[in-house]
Amino acid sequence: MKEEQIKKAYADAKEHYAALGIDVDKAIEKLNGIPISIHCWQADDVSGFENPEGELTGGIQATGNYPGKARTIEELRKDIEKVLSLVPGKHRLSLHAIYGDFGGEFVDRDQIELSHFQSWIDWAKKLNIKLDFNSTFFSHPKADSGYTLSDFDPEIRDFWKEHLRRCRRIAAEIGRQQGDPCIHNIWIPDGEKDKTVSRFAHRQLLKESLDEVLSEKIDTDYLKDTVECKLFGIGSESYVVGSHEFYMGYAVKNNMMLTLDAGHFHPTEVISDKISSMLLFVPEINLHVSRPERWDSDHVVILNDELLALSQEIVRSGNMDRIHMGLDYFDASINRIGAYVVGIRATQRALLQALLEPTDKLRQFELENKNFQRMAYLEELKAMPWNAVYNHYCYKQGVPVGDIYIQEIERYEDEVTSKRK
Ligand code: RNT
Ligand code: ZN
Repeated sequence: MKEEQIKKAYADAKEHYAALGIDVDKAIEKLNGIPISIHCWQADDVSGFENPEGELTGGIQATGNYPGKARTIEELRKDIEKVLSLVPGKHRLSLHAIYGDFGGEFVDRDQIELSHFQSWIDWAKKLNIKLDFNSTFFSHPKADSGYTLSDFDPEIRDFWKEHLRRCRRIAAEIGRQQGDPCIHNIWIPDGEKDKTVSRFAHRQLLKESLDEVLSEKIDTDYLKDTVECKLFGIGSESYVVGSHEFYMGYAVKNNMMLTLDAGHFHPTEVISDKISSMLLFVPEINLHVSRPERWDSDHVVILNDELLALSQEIVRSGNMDRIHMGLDYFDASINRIGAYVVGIRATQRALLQALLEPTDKLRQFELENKNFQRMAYLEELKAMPWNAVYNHYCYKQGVPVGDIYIQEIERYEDEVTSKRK
């Protein structure tokens, strides 16, 4: 797009929105202040650097074998830097514990320490981005029974408790060094394929394990723990210990953050409608923005109805500072840099549409029982020139406007990722 075109479309859009009482510049300022926590694991199909050749277990799957995945920490960082150069805004990077800088040594989960993540902290500082963290309870022989923190075997539980303990301390130190709390996401794969009898017993063990490790109090200026629920996984179709009720109860009881992953509910159930409930009972919400296609398939996030509804609920809640946006998908069947950029841009474009909504006007219709007017305005808003505002934002931030990023990714593929054999 030509500079003149971008500016003209923007000026027109500005006028359109002003007629509705919306200040587009304010909306952009708000959008620019929303960091998206970019998941490190799309770059390499959730392989990590502990045992990159190992199998991905825990009931999640990255299907496809598109060439060019990141094989080393250097390649992964390079890919993330490329991604960051193609999207506007200041974002975060969400690391999994298996992405430590282990220098080619095998370091088991109950042995990881800060030193394995110091190079990430330094790298992030150079890029002026913040880090989030995830303990890794899958892709490990000690998770082969299907259980970790809720295993009947106390030795298995101890192993994973030690992992969790260390992850919390590492994340806290990341938070301290970056001067901003590190969000530490706790997701465990525990569950079973078939009709499980001892549901209560495993859940009781999970509660005990979490209680024990989380009883170590760490300053929330450094660390914010969050727990992620799930409905089922591959091989845990019948029973998942950390279900929605389990973690909703746990988070409410302990006044802590809850993670809602878009793919972790029944196929037609959506997380957008959970925001306004959970905000009343937990201090903060972490989102795993993902796209389920008939199951928790972790497809690349695109601009669809649910992403828009989610963004609207976030903005309308008036509590954006209590909601953290993280991405969680892993598609190994397409260009992985492209997967990142499409997902980040889609999330921002959904947020922008929500930020450009004349919400007060719509609420007024509700008060006056003018539901036709509400519906009609919501329809009209869909066709408003919000994308001209997004394009101008990209232009101002010096990142590719419109489809130009596609060529950039093709070039990076020619020059870099296609050479990874
Ligand atoms: C799994 C959860 C979890 C993982 C990542 C890799 O179903 O969504 O968040 O995707 O931790
Ligand atoms: Zn998730």
